Amino acid sequence: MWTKEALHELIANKLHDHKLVIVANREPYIHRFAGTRIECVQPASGMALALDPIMRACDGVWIAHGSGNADRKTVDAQDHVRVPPEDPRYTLRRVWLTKEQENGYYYGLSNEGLWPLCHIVFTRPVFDPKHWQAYREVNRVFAEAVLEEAADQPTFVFIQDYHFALLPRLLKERNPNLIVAQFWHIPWPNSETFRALPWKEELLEGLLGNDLLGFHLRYHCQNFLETVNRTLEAKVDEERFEITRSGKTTAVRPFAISIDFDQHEAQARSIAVGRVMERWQRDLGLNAEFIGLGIDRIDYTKGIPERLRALDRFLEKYPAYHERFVFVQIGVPSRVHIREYKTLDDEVENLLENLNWKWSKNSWRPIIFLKQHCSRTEMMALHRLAHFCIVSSLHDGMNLVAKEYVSSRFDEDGVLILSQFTGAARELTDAVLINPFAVEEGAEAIRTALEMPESERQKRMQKMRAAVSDNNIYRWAGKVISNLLKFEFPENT
Ligand code: GDG
Repeated sequence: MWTKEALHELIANKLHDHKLVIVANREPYIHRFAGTRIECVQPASGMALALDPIMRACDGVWIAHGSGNADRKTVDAQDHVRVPPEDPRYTLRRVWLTKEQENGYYYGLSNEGLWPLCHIVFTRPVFDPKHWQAYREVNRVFAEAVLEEAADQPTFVFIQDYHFALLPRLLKERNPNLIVAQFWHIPWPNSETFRALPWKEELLEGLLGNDLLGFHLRYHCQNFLETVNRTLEAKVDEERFEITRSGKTTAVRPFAISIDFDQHEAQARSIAVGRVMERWQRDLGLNAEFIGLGIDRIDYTKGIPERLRALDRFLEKYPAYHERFVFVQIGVPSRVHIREYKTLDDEVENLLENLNWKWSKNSWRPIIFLKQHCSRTEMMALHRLAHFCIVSSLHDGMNLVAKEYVSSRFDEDGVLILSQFTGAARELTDAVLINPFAVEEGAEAIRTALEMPESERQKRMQKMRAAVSDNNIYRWAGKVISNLLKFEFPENT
């Protein structure tokens, strides 16, 4: 059983002589102006929440793009700031990007190119040579920052995500003594799909600079091995999950990401959450017999229109639930500069308006849409109020919302309706699994959730909670670090 303490012990005993540098586009703490005051906020990112405790335990350096409007005001001459502000435990090093760089690297290549390419949800990727240039440039900017932080100490570098596919090779070329790992938080597509990328060879070469490359699922690892096999001259060992190219070996491994179950549950039990439950009930008029819930970034991979269509069909098929049921959808605006996201935003607004217009009766409106970011306390309060939660992603590397809903339900009640196309569906097999593209199936799943006997709800929830409690974030981090520790630094570092 992996716990916070076991991870701390592993880090204290095994990692103590080495430095740990994490690279991520997103910073774990953002400084921004609130009037004339500067406030520090933690972004709503599963990844940042997951890695923060590891950094606290080993006093490492986190390198990220300084995106807050007060970020420059709070760093020292080395662009460092100690975090968390109330109890400094590690160093955040901020990297500055121009608007053009951010636009090309982040919005462009990463989110208009690689994001749709890897998710395969019928949104066509954009491959703009200018975006690619910016992506290359920004990877080099981050490489300089990592090399400076590592200096000549024995250093583990742990890179996050698809924003930095070229970084591992750049690092190894300049400092072969670094041990470099990367975790790819989104799916890896099949080689047929990947071959559309005009710069596929360079991108794969970049990734093969890693000593260790992690994906959520074994299936994504297999897709990666196959993609390399078909694209580059390399020795691909499908037994050992290793790739060797020009004498350099990369181990490819599955590590299913998760959340801090114990901490999440403890917070969900708190008096503060209980108070917010009352507030939600009062403010949103949540006195309906049945409450459904969806929480997502507004992203076309999350299947929000598909979910609304399933709700529409449900209301059509089962009028007995009219005036007895409300669905609360939290939608956090995301990547709003990208056209597809604006189109989706309009589609969701239209569907919601039509649905509420079509089915509303007296003072009852079936859907409450809150287009906002809410606090973790508010989110947990909704988890506890909801009879079911729908996660209907068309494709999703893991999906932490599903794991969070289950972790909040210490009362062992509630039903999770979960897309079979999420990584989480491999572990949470006691959810009501759906194909989110199938409207009829979605509508039936809602009915199943509402009519499931209490004993079955309890049995399923117990099993899902046991799965998340076992495969928690400390297991993920512990497995990544244990794998990293298998690589030995050269004698002279
Ligand atoms: C990528 C992969 C993979 C959302 N709204 C609010 C809020 N959130 C939090 C959730 C959750 C996180 O954001 C979203 O994580 P997901 O895993 O669901 O999805 P992505 O953002 O697409 O993440 C995904 C993940 O990386 C980790 O590897 O699982 O497959 O796509 O933690 O709770 N948090 C708060 N307010 C909100 O309104 N506080």
